[in-house]
Amino acid sequence: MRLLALAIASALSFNVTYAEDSSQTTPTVATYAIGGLHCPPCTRTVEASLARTKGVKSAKVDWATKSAHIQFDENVITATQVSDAVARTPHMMGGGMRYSGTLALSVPAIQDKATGKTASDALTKLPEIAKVNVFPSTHTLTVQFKEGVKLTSSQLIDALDQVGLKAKTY
Ligand SMILES: [Cu+2]
Repeated sequence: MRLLALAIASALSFNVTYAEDSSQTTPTVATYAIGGLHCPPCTRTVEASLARTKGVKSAKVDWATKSAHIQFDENVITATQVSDAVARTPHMMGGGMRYSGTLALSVPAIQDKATGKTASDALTKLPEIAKVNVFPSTHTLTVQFKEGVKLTSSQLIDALDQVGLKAKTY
């Protein structure tokens, strides 16, 4: 019984290693819109929390733009899990206040309401996505994820590629 369990465990770990080897190796650099920033020191609270998060290589939160520039390894932590790490950060004001992180994507082909809707529809089809906000004037969109899901930035970019829209994190 014990031997069988070991055999299963080693088979599983082999599969995990294989999956990691076949995925991307360069770190993702992405901008997240950060919600719940109450005062400038909140930026350091979120930065410190991300710095302690496994797979996050660097994080800079900007008070003026309420956004974060985050570098992370998606073999270790996916784009959705980075959002969860922001949301799990205890708020410095306590109480019912919460931080949130929504991933921003640059989609140059988003020029108006119609192209924005194409992008939004392609993404909201994915079960991991809670909400998409489109900003035609800056050719960007932000993606709010459901909690506890696993989706990489490449999977989001692929979903947009399938409807003919080139996208990237920035
Ligand atoms: Cu604060």
